[in-house]
Amino acid sequence: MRRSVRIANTAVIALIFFGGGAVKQSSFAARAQQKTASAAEVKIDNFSFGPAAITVPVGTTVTWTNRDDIPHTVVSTDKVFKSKVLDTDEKFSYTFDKPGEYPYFCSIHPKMTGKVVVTN
Ligand SMILES: [Cu+2]
Repeated sequence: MRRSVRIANTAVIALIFFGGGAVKQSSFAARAQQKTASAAEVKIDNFSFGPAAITVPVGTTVTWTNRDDIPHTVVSTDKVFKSKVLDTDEKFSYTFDKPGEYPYFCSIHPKMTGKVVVTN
């Protein structure tokens, strides 16, 4: 009686262990996939873009988030992309499909500038 209970417990423990392993493996695969279609974040706060310059591989989606309590925009100097006016906590995303340098600024506060460098 006692022995069969112990065997059952072992089976349950093994099930949890292997089950957990499978979950871990699938979330690893998801993470690897995210790396292929990569993403980068720029925060807007205190009248500045942070980081002001980022370098990302082609295909990266950059998301700007306005963490300031003042509206800002994200406008490409070369008219490649342009956000609407972003209120606090609003986001703007753009996917960079071509290598190059993409300077940008805030059209409300033109002294706010940043740059995305996209590499092959
Ligand atoms: Cu601004």
